[in-house]
Order: sequence, then C-alpha cells, then structure tokens
Amino acid sequence: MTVRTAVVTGASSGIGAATARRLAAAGFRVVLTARRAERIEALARELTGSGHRAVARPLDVTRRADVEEFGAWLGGCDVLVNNAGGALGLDPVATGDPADWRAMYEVNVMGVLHMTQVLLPALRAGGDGTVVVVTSTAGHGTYEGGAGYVAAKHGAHVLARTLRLELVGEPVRVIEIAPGMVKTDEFSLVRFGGDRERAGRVYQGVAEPLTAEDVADTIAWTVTRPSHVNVDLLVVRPRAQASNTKVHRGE
Ligand code: 8X3
Repeated sequence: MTVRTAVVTGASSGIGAATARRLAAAGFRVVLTARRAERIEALARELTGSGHRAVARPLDVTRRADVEEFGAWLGGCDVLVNNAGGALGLDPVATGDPADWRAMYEVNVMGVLHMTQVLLPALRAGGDGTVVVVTSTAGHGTYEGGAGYVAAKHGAHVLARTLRLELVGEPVRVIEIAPGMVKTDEFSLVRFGGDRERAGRVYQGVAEPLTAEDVADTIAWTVTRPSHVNVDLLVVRPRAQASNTKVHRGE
C-alpha cells in the first residue's frame, strides 16, 4: 500500500503537534512545519524513533516565496492540515492595535491561502486529497475584545466554505474544524504577550477545557473517513462551554 503524506502547519506545539502525532499513528507520513525548527525536529525524531514516518521542514506560512519553495521540495501531498494561526490581544475595536489585526490576518487567512494554493496541484494529482482548515468558534460568532481574531477566523471560515464550492466534482475534500476553548501551552500566553497570570485566567474554574489531543482526535477522525465522506464543519467545545461567551466556571 502506498504511504500517504500529511502536511501539518503549526506543528511545533498544541493542536498541530498533537495532530501530527495522531496522523503519524494512523499511518501517514507526516511533514511537520512551523517556524521553530528545533521543536519540529525534536517531534520528528520522537515519531521516527517510535517507528512512524515523519520529517520536519521549518516554514513561515505567511511568506509566499518560502511556501512555494516548500511546495517544490515536498512533491506529493494527500492531506494538508492548515493549523498555524493564533490570536494577539483582547482589545476592543476602539483601541485594538492595527498591527495585531494585520498580523492575525496574515497567519490565520493568508497563511491558509498560500499553503492551499501551493499544495492544491499535488492534492488534486494524488486523486484523493483533503484540505483541513482549523478555524475556531471565533469564526462563527463574536465576543467583546475578540474582533481582530474573530474577523480573521471568519475569513478562514469563508475561505474553506468557498473552496468547497469551487472544488466540487474534484477529488479534494475541504474540512473545517472549529474548536472552542482549548487549553494549550501557548494560545493564551501568546495572545497576552507572555502574561501567564492573564493567560491562566482564561481557563480559571473551567473543570475540563478541551486539550490539544481532543482536537487532534476530531481532525484525525474526519481525515480518516472514507474519501466520499466530507465532514464540512465540525464545531467542538468542552462540555462546560455553551457559546463563545457562556462558560461554566466552578470554584
Ligand atoms: C480560540 C477560541 O474563544 O479564544 O480559538 O476565540 S476563543
């Protein structure tokens, strides 16, 4: 049986690293990309050390020329998991930093666009391709202070939805995964510029936020469905979260 290749962006931590592990365990040859070379190299070593197929390739998805160079190096591709993304700040529209808004658009939308455009020929050529876009519940509703991130994730949602329309009839699925509250090492820490206390408050009193593994599990499930099954959109939240703004917090 031919080995299928899955590319995971943002594979240095959190949902991306967990997804790389899950897809490797499912038999894919995983190509790990992220800006932080040492992290993805360590993960690739860990995976190959336990008998899986994995290779690390440092990449900043916002740099078009680098993405094109990556595509030329890659060759075949069966699954692309567009996971790289993130939030910066939680400021109201009135005072939000335009540079943060632009940076969030660059990684959450343009990064997905660059990767998808460059790898689409390979995904088509393989005859059974899958594009996964990891958006967020922020792509499906808003909350105070979230507008910059919410706008970017709405952009990624629209990209996925439109691409699915445009590719109908072709052998490429487009899957959107929209996670709610996920407690990872870095998401909130990055959002709040390294402020651990503020990052910790996001999850305060929430008995069980989702983990990166929970989301990786849903991604792996959608990707491993039979080829004719396209899970268009999977929204996943912890039980303690009923909407972007309705979260149960205990003591
Ligand atoms: C993360 C979910 O609520 O911080 O994508 O926007 S939220």
